[in-house]
Amino acid sequence: MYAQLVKSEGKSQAELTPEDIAFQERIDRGEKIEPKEWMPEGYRKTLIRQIGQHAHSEIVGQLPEGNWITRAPTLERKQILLAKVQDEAGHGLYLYCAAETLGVSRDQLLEKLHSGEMKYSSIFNYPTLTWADMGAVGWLVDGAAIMNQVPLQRTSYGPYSRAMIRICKEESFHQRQGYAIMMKMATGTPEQKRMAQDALNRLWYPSLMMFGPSDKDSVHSVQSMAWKIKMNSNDELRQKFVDQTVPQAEYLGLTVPDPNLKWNEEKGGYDFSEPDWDEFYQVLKGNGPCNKERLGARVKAWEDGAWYRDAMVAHAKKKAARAVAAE
Ligand code: FAQ
Repeated sequence: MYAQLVKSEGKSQAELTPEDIAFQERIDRGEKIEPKEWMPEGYRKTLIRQIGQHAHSEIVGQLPEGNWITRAPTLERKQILLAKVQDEAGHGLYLYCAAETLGVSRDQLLEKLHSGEMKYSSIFNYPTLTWADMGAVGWLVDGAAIMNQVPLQRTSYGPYSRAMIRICKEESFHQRQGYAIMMKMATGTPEQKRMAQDALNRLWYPSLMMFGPSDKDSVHSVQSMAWKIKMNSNDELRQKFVDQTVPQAEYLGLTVPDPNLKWNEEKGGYDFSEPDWDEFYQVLKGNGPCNKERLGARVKAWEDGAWYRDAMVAHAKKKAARAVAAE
């Protein structure tokens, strides 16, 4: 514990304050940390980075699916997809609110997203080419998101943990709606089954990348796990995701695009190929297939909404002035 505290706060062991030590003891006892309470600066910054990145992912994550709302094959599918995309907007808002309790405004976070200073999940830089991709996104992307987010319900920061409880309830519905689309496609015409397989082929490895780099290359995992900002390592969750998803693919009669996929009796899980990490880092650097398009769409939405934000501020000022005049 002390070694980790020394590293995170850039202090020698002798320099650790009683607050630093008492804080870590609270975390170790499983207590929740609440907004107004003392916290190390590194803890606050790590939370802002992770919650902010998570919020941005929910908002940017609307784009690949929003793209299909007008092209959904039936009215029922359109309603379901519309509701799902709206849910993602709500998740983004809960998370921006959680981040605001740490002393950063939503506008500041958005500015960092728009300037490229803050990241969002790599997965949303891949295109959604056919209707089957709506199935694969729900099944795989929301499936991976839940695998990561269910443990985060127990994260040490109160507002983040409470936001995750609400988000997870909705995400499990999202995963099921995606799987329902996959079932329809995989048991449909040969062309539909081919589309379902193609969606799995394209989205499998990008979904594995959602869990972050392998543990040996993860910069933040050790510290974040000591602070219970993260509950599991990237590789642990990736393994759980593969173990859960492979039988689901088999049930659909689809093939996971990995020739090395094999059940390993000894470890009680599948052996599988790592994603192409060079591709992952290229996507993080802004060179994925859709980075420019996604960020461009968000910046345009922000700029197009300026008149509305200005009008709301002008209206609030007028109302406040009227209230003062009436006193
Ligand atoms: N994409 O040291 P680590 C969703 C960065 S929600 C982009 O391992 P950490 C819902 C990382 O930031 C999906 N960047 O980092 C939905 C760091 O860079 P930095 C989002 C990534 O934070 C579904 C560097 O690499 N979920 O999908 C990625 O300990 C459908 C080193 O990595 C969350 O955000 C990546 N995949 O672990 C919406 C969950 N992976 O910041 C619409 C909360 C890593 O130093 C439709 N977040 N990086 O410049 C987490 O659990 C963690 O932040 C990880 C990364 C696990 C994502």
